[in-house]
Amino acid sequence: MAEEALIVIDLQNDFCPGGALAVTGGDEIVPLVNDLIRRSEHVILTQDWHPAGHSSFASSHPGKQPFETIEMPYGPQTLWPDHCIQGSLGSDFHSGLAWTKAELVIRKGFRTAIDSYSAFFENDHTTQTGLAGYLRERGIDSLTLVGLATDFCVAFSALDAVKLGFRTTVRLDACRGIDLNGSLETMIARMREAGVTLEDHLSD
Ligand code: VGL
Ligand code: ZN
Repeated sequence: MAEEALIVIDLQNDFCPGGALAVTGGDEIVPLVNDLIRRSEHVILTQDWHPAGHSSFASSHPGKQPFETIEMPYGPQTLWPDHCIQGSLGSDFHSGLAWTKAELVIRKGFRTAIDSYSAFFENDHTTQTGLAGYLRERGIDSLTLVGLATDFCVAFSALDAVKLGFRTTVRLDACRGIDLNGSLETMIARMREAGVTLEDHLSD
């Protein structure tokens, strides 16, 4: 029962140019992601899905600005502009994304008090999203991750995936990063050290 799945991370309007937390070139990956969706047997999408007033929003912390860091009960937390509010246009998938084939959409970040970068664990590294159990029940043991942002939700998902025993590949050419204080280089190194296979097919 060795099955493979493509996991498309947070390819939502708010992470694309014009969105509330735009990732440079975030929309450029859509054609390549659609190609990978077409060629994948199983497709799973994640959707960043915050209630208004979420604790990861700088606007929820008087005097704080986006991209500052605060201490939460579970550790340091970067503060973000309000983004991906449940049901908003910004929380929708990019309109060009060929999402209909997806077998599962996993939403994360819906608890006001905890952010969730990873598709597997929230930022307390304890609260599970249910994705690992779903994949195991379906006999899926190999994952390819693409989407936004390389250095946050893609990287934390990939690190958790290898820790949980999944064979994990990140297609860097189908990701774009935020790169906050060198986070892109840091997280790429962490993924490589953890045993994530990093592929870049740009030169193909
Ligand atoms: C993300 C910051 C806040 C991501 C989500 O999808 O990488 N980054 N929420
Ligand atoms: Zn978020």
